[in-house]
Amino acid sequence: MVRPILRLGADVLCHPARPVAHLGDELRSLVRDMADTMYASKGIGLAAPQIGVDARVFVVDLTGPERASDLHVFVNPSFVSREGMQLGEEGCLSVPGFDATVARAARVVLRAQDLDGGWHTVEATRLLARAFEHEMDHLDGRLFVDRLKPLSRAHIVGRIERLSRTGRW
Ligand code: QAP
Ligand code: CO
Repeated sequence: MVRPILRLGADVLCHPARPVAHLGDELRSLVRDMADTMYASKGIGLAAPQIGVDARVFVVDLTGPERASDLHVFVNPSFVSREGMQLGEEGCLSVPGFDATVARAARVVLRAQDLDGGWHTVEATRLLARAFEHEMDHLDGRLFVDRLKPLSRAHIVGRIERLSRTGRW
């Protein structure tokens, strides 16, 4: 089921999400909805708080909505290590229509559970490292605009405030 995506300004997007305690049918159904919602909105990553669910879960599929052939699910993730720095363009389904250059770690190692509760360690560079950092930020209550220089952030947030005053956000 495709669910509405919350946008910058929504409360759940700026609070750390809770660890998932029970891995069961409810979590499977949530993850299915997250994947449906991500593909329908033409995204490559989505975190549970973006659909209003307070849980430490995110999905990523770098093949995109057309192929939709490489879905990965991360439950209760944490970074084992982060190193180096890369600059790249970044957007977010919760900040649609805006993107900016964001500094991220060049290489990260992430540890997370799968839907069956098993633990996995994944190493990532380039776009996948960027996606992991972006989605982990969602679970910690941060958006990519919070990683920008204050003036760049203010520019984007100002335009969004203007849109929301006229009901276009
Ligand atoms: C996070 O972002 C990400 O502005 C996922 O109008 C970003 O899927 C991971 C999107 C960069 C790695 C690199 C954004 C769709 C999608 C928009 C997204 C828009 C339509 C963003
Ligand atoms: Co995002």
